Amino acid sequence: MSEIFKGIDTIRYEGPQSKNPLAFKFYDAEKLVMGKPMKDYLPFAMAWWHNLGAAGTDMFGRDTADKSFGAEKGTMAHAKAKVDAGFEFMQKLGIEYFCFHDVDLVPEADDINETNARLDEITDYILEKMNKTGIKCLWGTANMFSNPRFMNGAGSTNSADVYCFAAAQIKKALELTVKLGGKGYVFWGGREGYETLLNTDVKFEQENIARLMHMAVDYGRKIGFTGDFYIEPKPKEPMKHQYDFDAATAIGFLRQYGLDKDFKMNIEANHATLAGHTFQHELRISAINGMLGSIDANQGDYLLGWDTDEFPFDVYEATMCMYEVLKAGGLTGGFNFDAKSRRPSNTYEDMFESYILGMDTFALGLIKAAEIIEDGRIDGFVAQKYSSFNEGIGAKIVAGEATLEELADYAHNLKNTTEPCSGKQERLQGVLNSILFK
Ligand code: XLS
Ligand code: CA
Ligand code: CA
Repeated sequence: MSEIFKGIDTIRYEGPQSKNPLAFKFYDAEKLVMGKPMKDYLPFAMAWWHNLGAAGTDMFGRDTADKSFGAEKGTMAHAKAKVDAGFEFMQKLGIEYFCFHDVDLVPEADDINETNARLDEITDYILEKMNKTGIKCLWGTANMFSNPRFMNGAGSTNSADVYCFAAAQIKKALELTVKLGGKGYVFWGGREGYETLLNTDVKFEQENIARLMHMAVDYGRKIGFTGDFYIEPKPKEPMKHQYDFDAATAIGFLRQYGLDKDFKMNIEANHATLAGHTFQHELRISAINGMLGSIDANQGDYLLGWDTDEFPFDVYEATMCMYEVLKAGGLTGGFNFDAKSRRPSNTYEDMFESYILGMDTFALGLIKAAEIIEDGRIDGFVAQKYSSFNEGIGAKIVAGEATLEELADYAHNLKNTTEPCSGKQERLQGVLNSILFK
């Protein structure tokens, strides 16, 4: 196997002063942050579909990048060339994980049995590479949104036959995830939603999705999958209404159908903002419910209403993300760059520079989040803000020992209302800036 990314060496840390575009400025894998090497906080993953598949085609134009990697597209030779390219790429960047959909790995055949045979062959090859390099699988998933048969949904389809196709794909993708030692298995419900209630039975569709997820959990556990199942919330696109709108909705769904012990959230930054939330909000809601599992690290464009899957470079967002992750005690999953270089960034060099940007952004976020925690002013303010619940009547309320009558009596004895406590938002924003830009 010959080198694919010729002229691009292993990417090294050179520090913030470096002008070398092919070097890390902030990601220094072994550098200690709060007592642990950076790479332990940041299990980065390569998204097979974007990095090795997406070549720039959009609604108005065809590919701008060459992702043939020297083989004819649509062949098994090309599937193998993608494996070679992917492993060389991850090794050169020091990325330890990858994520995949079934159909990212091989060209889908007309017959599902043939597709599965191809998947067996390619995963044997991937496994060889994993053993040689130590690179691991973060999560796997089944693409149940591209094939036309899923136009009315997969778990939410009206057709029992299509539902069985979805089951067959999940079964195979779970087997592959177990074969590759994946830590997680993702459900992203791209077609699980609707355009109009004129033709949709929402209750039935949601119940059927839950049934499929239960079957997946049962089968996964039976074949030795010990990792987490994830729901990846997204409010819209491709559907107008998607059932996994945001973390709160998905968590409610999981609890309603008794799936909450086996599932966590895979939070994607771009999906959070499409739902009208911040990335940090989605992480916090997941974390306080014990369901922060993994992250799809990308960013959207606030001026556009769709899923642009850009490489993250917003340091504020990355900092607040890492603040949530540190406060939650880390992730059981990792940081999957579900991101693509912009269409005019069409060279091999751009593929590397995109990942360098993403990894550096999160490294900087980690460094700054640790500084916020060590600084203590923000956490200290929040603790102080609620301190009236630490003693007296407040402590009684928190302990669940108060009655409504008792609280009313207490209020009647107060001479006047107490002074409202300032939220100090601007002060805290200033603190954040002073830490970010010191
Ligand atoms: C699409 C999603 C998808 C999931 C995996 O918007 O981000 O790529 O991550 O199916
Ligand atoms: Ca995603
Ligand atoms: Ca996305």
